[in-house]
Amino acid sequence: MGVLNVTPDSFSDGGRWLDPGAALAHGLRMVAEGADVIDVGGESTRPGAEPVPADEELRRVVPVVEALAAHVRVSIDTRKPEVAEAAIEMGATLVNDVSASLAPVAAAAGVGWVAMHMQGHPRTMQEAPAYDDVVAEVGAFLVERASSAGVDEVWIDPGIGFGKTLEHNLTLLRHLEDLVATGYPVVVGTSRKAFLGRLTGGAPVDDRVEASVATAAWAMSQGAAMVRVHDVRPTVQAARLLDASR
Ligand code: HH2
Repeated sequence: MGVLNVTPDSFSDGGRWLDPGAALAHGLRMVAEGADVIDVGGESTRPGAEPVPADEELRRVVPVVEALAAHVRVSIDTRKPEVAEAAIEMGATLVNDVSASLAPVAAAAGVGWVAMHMQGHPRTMQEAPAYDDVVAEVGAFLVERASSAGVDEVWIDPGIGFGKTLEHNLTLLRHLEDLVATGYPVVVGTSRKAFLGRLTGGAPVDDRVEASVATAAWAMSQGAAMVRVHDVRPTVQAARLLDASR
């Protein structure tokens, strides 16, 4: 899954794809590099981000979804039902839902749904994340949401970086097999995230490609069915190598 943020403020690619023509070109580039799905988002959910009004989010994503849907499977990364519905009308067939609350929209439209775990809300989620047992709690939450969704195609995602410390992120990655064992296909998004900067001794956001590919490869080797990435070409190469070595 290639990330396409049509936002001014996303933490890694904010402002780069705000123009619909530039967004389409970047989406098509990721398709040429091997992405199976392009995830279009119009609201940053990075730690500290402020919510975006629905009309602005719609203005950003609708033309891009429409243009891309003729070429590739498009997912819509949103927390708002009206944005998901408009994107589905324009051809999106997957709702990527960091709030894990949009199952009714996906069910009514007969499209797929990614349920992601988040503790708290983007504005404050990194202030004091706390769990007794992060793997058990995230797993139980996702299975509860997935099993009551009424959606045929449900994916689950532990939400790396969403209300999680470095240690929580690593524990979830270490125990990814527990999520895979639920039987739901697992999505993992580590791409360019802050914990990779910390683990690499302070690499800035545009210097986290190797760390992103390493963690994506780890996730795939543990059974993740999809990885959400900014750097499609090296991730596809890693995926091909994993397939060959299996
Ligand atoms: N991470 C981000 C956004 N959406 N969706 C899923 N399913 N899993 C993730 O881990 C995930 C996600 C955050 O990354 P990004 O879109 O690059 O940044 P921003 O939220 O600043 O736009």
